[in-house]
Amino acid sequence: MTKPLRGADIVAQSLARLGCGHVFTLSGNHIMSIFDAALETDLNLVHVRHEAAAVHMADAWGRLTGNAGIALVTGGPGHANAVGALFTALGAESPMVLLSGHAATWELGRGGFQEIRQADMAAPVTKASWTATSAATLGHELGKAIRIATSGRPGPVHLSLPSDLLEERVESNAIVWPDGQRTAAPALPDAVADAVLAAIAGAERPVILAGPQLSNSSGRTLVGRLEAATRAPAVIMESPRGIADATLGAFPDLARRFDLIVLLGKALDFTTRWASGPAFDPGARLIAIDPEAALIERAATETGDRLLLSCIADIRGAAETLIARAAMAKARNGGWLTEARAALEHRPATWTSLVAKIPGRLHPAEVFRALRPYIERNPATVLVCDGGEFAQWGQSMLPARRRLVNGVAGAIGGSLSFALSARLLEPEAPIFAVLGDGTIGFHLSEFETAVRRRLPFVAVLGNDACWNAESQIQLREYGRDRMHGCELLPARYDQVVAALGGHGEFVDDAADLPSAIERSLASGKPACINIMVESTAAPVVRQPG
Ligand SMILES: Cc1ncc(C[n+]2csc(CCOP(=O)(O)OP(=O)(O)O)c2C)c(N)n1
Repeated sequence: MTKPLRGADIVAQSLARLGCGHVFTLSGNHIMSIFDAALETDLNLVHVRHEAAAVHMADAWGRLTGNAGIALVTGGPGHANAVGALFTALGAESPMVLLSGHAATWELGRGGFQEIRQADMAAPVTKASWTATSAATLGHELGKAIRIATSGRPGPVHLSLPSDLLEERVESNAIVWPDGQRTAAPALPDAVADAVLAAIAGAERPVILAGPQLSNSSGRTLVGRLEAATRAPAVIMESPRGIADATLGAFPDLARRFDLIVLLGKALDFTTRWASGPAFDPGARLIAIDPEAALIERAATETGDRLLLSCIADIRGAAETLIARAAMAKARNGGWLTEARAALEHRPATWTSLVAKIPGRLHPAEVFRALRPYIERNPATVLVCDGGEFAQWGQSMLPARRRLVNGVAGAIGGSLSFALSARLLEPEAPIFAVLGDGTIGFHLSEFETAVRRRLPFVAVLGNDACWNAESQIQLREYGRDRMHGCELLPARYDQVVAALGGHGEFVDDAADLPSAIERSLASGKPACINIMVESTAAPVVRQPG
């Protein structure tokens, strides 16, 4: 006879069965039974310093692998700390599951310890959010959470685990284990694919806009193949800056000229300016292919009879079908694609010589010109870019294929956690996290996690002693004499990192930057290069003429 298992053992063993080897966690009363149960499994518990960091790490894991990242936090305040970070995962269409400890079922409604309506709290920032009600089905529910997170448009899912269910013992024959199945969204029918290809062939200036779920390296490869097959420029839009994302070069110059916009899993939202004027030609036709009926409906409402056709379909599968069918169709003339690519890859010539005007400060372009060779020399390099003005320069000047950005949610603060998670997946290649000095304060203590877990990466910190993105808004909207309240100290974050056991560098002269990068990489430690930079607005790319 096998021994009855605790609910916590069922959770830990289900995670192992489902191939979720790493769990990003912060301990707490409600979940210590799962820590205990993990001893009987190979689960790797990565204990972090703030619950939001655990969610960011699970988010990065989900984005990089396509498999669900797992965060495990305690109930009440632990859960509340975690919830904000789910918004970033939702915007990035990242498959991940937040497991939160929870007050015991018998305490509910009676003022239980750290009792709060956790599922309600997480609902707006997840695809699904609920509280388990039986110990025997905990594994099954975990499997369901992972299935939802990875199916259709990927995204975060929350499951609360009441502490009494985790302690309850269940006879082995009563346990409902997860089945590990994924639910596939419908395939794009061949006839629809042919109609899409015919519309692309008949358009003069078509574009394919792909959503964040295709932004990892396999997605980028797929989008590149789709572009080559259709000879229509195919662009991944994953930034909160939308069409103004300088990573997309002179995209705004092109946008006004598109006559056909194929939305491939790209939500018609603020980032696409709803495909309306003046950013886009208000006469441009659209096609919407999306796993979600609600987004197809939104496209129809927003664009009316400009919507030529729409289809609910799995995005990766749809791209493969379009590629396969394109091989049988008449090829477009490549002239438009060449012109569009030139615009997307355009960067102003002045960027090669921009230098700071203030002594003891660098222009962001000087920083990224120095960093670029280190990104280029290893194609496996992972580049993480946070929000804020400085990081936008990095995003647009550094040609990394493996890239994690803050995403459509537009939240700052995730980059250090993303870098740690990337290092767990990528043992060898350099990992750079680009961020501003305001942002580094959010999760600076994760350097301790990185040192403790031996997860080296290099934080490239643009320190302008200012929350510059917001300062720039004040300058633009209210005038120079009304800029206030966004100042910071030019603090020595490099020394903080060194004190936490990492490697610190301080740079206030461009000539010193290459050697600081070399020393940081050679240190084998989590490193922070604290670079004094000028407060510079994010780059804007326009084509000459
Ligand atoms: C969670 C969250 N809080 C606040 C903001 C608003 N915000 C966006 S950028 C920014 C300033 C970032 O400053 P810093 O990290 O120093 O980068 P810089 O713009 O100076 O390069 C702020 C406060 C946000 N996007 N997300």
